[in-house]
Amino acid sequence: MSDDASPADAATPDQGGGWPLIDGWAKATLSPRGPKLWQTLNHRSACLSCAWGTGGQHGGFRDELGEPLQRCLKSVEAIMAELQPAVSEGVFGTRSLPELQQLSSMEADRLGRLSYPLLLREGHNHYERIGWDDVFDIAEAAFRAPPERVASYSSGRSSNEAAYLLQLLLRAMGSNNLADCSDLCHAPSTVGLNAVFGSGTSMVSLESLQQADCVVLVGSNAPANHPRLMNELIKLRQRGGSVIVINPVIEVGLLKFGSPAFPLTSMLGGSEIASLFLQPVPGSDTAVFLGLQKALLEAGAVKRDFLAAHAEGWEALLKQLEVTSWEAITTTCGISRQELEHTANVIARARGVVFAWAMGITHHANGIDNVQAIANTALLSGNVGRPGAGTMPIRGHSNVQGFGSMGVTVKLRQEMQQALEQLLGRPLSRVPGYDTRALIEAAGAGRVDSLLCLGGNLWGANPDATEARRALGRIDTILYLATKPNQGHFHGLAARQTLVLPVFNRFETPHRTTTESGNNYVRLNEPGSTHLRHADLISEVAFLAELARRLMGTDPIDWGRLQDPSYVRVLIGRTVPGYGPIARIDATRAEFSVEGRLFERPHFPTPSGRAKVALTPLPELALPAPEHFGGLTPGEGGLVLALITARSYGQHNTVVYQPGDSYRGMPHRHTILMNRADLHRCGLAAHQRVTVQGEAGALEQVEIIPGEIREGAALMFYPEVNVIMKAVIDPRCGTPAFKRVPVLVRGPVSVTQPTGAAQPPR
Ligand SMILES: Nc1nc2c(c(=O)[nH]1)N[C@H]1C(S)=C(S)[C@@H](COP(=O)(O)OP(=O)(O)OC[C@H]3O[C@@H](n4cnc5c(=O)[nH]c(N)nc54)[C@H](O)[C@@H]3O)O[C@H]1N2
Ligand SMILES: Nc1nc2c(c(=O)[nH]1)N[C@H]1C(S)=C(S)[C@@H](COP(=O)(O)OP(=O)(O)OC[C@H]3O[C@@H](n4cnc5c(=O)[nH]c(N)nc54)[C@H](O)[C@@H]3O)O[C@H]1N2
Ligand code: SF4
Ligand SMILES: [Mo]
Repeated sequence: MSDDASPADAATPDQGGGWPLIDGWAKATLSPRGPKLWQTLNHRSACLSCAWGTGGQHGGFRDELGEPLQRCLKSVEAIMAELQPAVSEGVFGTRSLPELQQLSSMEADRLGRLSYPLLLREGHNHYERIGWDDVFDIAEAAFRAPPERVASYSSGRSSNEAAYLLQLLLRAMGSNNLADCSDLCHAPSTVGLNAVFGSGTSMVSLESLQQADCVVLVGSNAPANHPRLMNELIKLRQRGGSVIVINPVIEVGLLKFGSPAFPLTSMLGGSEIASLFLQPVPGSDTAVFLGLQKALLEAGAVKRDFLAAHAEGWEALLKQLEVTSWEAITTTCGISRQELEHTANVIARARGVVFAWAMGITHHANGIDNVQAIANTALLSGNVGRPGAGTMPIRGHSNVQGFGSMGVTVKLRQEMQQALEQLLGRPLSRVPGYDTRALIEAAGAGRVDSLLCLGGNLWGANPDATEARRALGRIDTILYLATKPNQGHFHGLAARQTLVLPVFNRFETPHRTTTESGNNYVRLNEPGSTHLRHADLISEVAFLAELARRLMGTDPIDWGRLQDPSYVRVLIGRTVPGYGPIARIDATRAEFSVEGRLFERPHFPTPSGRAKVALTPLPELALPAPEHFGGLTPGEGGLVLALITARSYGQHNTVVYQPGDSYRGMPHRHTILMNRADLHRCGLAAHQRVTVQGEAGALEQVEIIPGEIREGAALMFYPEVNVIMKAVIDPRCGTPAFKRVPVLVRGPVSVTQPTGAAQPPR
């Protein structure tokens, strides 16, 4: 437990949030785009950025309980990027493909907004402007390919209506190839929770979270990625509750955070967040939770009566805990028995515990085990099925959960499958669809002809950028629907034709849409307009409905009618479980919680109504020897580390807004965060430039930044680092282990130390 944790470097701030937030708001407000920014903030539509889901019903600043001041600077960042002027006419005419490929993520984004359709033909060096009729001719011809050879990829920023149409189009054509960014993100949570509780999303509403007196926050950098969650943690601490943080990196904003929502009590001095901070070995969270469970068992704190009434399979888990030694647990996770017992005691004493997690849990080869180990701990301590307690995956993209609800998934729930079969009047294909990794593999093997990407950056989000480029290059036609250019449009090119098609973003779409937050709350987004003059944009719903009409006409439904988003909502209400009220939302304007997701009683949608405890084996976490990467040369020092690939403060996924991350003391993106003891052990020095060698490639001249990261671990920024890593995946959900990438860090010895490889402690 690091009560004395200090920030990474003297120059780093000693808290998250605080003054830089006010400064950021002021700069944005005073910029030429300031007035339009404020108009957008006050527009009734959900925030574009994360799935916490601020905005909507009560004006742009309130959460679903109507509380004010619930917009963060990340939201401003996202809006400001959308308010950029159009990419100037000359850019695509004059800049050749090799020039466009030189652009960094930030430079690509800063080209501006896409405002007309673009086509890149095989053998050509420039994107050229085309008209929508030509676009539809190309798209129609491409999607007439055999159903198993067409696919889609999507990123959860579009609306529920677009998501629903996307899956209906593919499924009606006979394809289940609906890859989605959630395959790279929270798929382990969906699959893991479904198996235990019969429902794959958060069971905690905002209201319920506000009744908890303990939050266990695992593998989440919420100060950067879900800033408004910090308000809830501050309030919880203010009412005497505790926050247990589990993270190999001591993120400064998880120690202390200054929130503008509390100008007097928190803003400048900062509020204490973590009451306890556990710093485990990356990838060892299952061991941490087995340790907490064992401690609960030994303290007599397991709620046996609760388990007997509301769960099954728990007896086998108690046996596993008895036979698993403390030594095995503590050597795997690197946390002492005493710390685990102390933490378990805090959990046992709390009245209501919410377990919340993000990518530090899911991005592992055993991501599903991690999720289920958390769910089991919640069950053993009686913290499910009542207000103020439960499991809460913190979702990523602003509507990624809505995409899952709408059926954009390769694991369609039976209930929805039957409803769709009834709607279409025929059975859906039983051929399993490609998830994101399977899609790349299939494309690489020449089994995909046509791909439609509804948002995102498929090239940039995948591991092994070279492999991703080669694989996409074997697809005949790729359509990218996007608001802004990104590196994927220049590197993820199809064999014959690549189209980049400009769409309205959420606050511009000329018709009403809906989205779903990570806490199952359905938001209504009112129609808007774009600031782009003479732009030739399309709504995603209009695009998908027209493509479907051209391909299928009125077979088996009247696709032309789906141009009307209200009619799409009627079909959603009819076929998506828990979404009944959406059919009337045009009249009622009433936002709602998806039915059947929030459990305020311990009765679950499993066949028996009980939760099903799943056994979670201790992970095996050996790292390869340096020789696996070719070893060290004479005069070099180095060591093999478990690399966490994560987001910096100033980026949204593959899109970088700011070059550095002051909170971690990383001044630019070509840096690696390392523990001082590791540096000392292998003779490398702070700020030295080193080679970071992964299984798919190496990055040279990377600057070492010493910081508060666990020994044996390192951290670098995605997406740049994706060129060096291969994907080990969790075979049950296809999610890559982005948070435990084996790498060899090597460079000339610069501190008087014996040369050669050092072994980091586990
Ligand atoms: N501003 C901003 N907001 C975003 C995004 C963004 O890019 N920018 N992206 C959105 C999306 S799609 C997502 S998925 C979320 C991502 O939100 P996060 O999951 O918070 O993002 P990551 O940067 O991946 O960081 C994960 C955290 O997990 C920790 N971690 C790494 N390995 C382990 C481990 O083995 N165990 C534990 N316990 N912790 C570990 C890291 O140190 C880090 O603090 O944010 C969403 N919101
Ligand atoms: N190494 C490593 N790799 C990772 C991760 C990691 O932590 N480490 N994280 C993974 C995770 S959690 C995720 S979710 C993925 C993210 O992967 P993606 O979701 O594929 O990538 P994004 O960068 O979010 O996509 C951004 C693009 O979406 C487009 N866009 C924005 N708004 C809209 C809209 O309203 N409509 C349309 N059509 N397009 C829009 C813009 O063109 C923008 O450039 O990356 C994964 N990859
Ligand atoms: S916490 Fe997330 S949803 Fe809320 S304003 Fe910030 S980025 Fe938007
Ligand atoms: Mo994500």
